[in-house]
Amino acid sequence: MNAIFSASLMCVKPDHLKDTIQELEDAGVDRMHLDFMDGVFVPNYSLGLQDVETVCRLSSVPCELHLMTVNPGRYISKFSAFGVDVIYIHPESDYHPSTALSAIIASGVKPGIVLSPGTSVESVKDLLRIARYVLVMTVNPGEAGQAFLPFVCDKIQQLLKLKREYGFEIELDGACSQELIERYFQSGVDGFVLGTAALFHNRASYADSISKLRSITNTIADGVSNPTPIRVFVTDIDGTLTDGKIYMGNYGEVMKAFNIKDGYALHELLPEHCITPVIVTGRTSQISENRAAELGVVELYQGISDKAAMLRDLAQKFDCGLENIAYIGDDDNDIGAMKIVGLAGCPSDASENVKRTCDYICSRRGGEGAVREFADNLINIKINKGTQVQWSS
Ligand code: S6P
Ligand code: MG
Repeated sequence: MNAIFSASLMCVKPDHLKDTIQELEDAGVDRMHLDFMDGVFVPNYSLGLQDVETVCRLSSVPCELHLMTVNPGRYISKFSAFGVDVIYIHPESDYHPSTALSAIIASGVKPGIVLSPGTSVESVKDLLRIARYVLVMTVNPGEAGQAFLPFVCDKIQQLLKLKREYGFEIELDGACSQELIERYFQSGVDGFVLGTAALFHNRASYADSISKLRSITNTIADGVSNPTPIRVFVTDIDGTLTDGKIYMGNYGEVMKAFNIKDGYALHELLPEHCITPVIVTGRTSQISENRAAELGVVELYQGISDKAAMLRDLAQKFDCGLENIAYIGDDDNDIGAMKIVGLAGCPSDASENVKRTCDYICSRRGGEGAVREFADNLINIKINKGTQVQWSS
């Protein structure tokens, strides 16, 4: 299955619309994505009725219309007459979304629903039976050029589980960068709206941008590079997030040092890439609780002697396979866990047994950025099960 790339015409300057449409088609886009706003449902305007008509007339690839208006049902006869191929509505924008979808179907157009970041899968579940396409907004509707909202990741996962049973296709809209496309095409998302993040950024021609994306997604489709997606990232604390030293004062005061760069991985990078950070440690201390709270890591498990058993529980909790879990640890009590996960890493000063077991040996020591290095390389899909490399930075 090839990825579907839709060019967001909201990001195009109207000056040379005809030439731009031709250029986008020559570059190999599959569809034109047309955003229509009424200034009420979202506080913005984009393409007008006549623009939509013009694009439909000029374009030889299918046109999908994303209606961001109140009561979208009243526009359907107009737009279907222009020849749009797909009409997406936001279910919450119409009193009777199923009537609007039925009208779309009756007019010979394919029906789609849009889930804004704040719209849950449960609230539209019955509509999934009649929608051919589900557009998941990874930014709030109304503007191009916004940042990806990591909390929509859960919703994408929920929809991926339902898509075969219900028979819809999933398209992502908003902040679809090359990296996001790679990750989500691999997970089973069908299409992507290309806006400023992947196409209209002026760094490369349309042809070069599309051909790069095409080669990435074709490689994934051919199964040439298809590493199992990691969904949960588990790290040990002592010797991994720290250098392993425990400073003890005369009056029972205990101190440990953490690395800001590791913290950034747990707090920002992993959640941004829809990977849940988890801390599992054999010891128990208030320090660990404080550090986890500071980083917003809610999954903290202390006093765990059997880490492999803990990982099995986590796989159940997150409804994923052990192959979807990455683990980083430094000592022999981590080996059981390392052996069963999809990807295991260790700091450069880990025990020799650990180094022999894991897939990836960091160039950095525990407490000196090893966790960040493992997360960075995992996110950029530079390491895989069995890579057995030491990354040279
Ligand atoms: C936004 C609209 C989108 C944008 C597109 C922009 O409400 O629905 O289709 O045009 O997502 O993409 P980017 O890459 O600038 O976020
Ligand atoms: Mg859109």
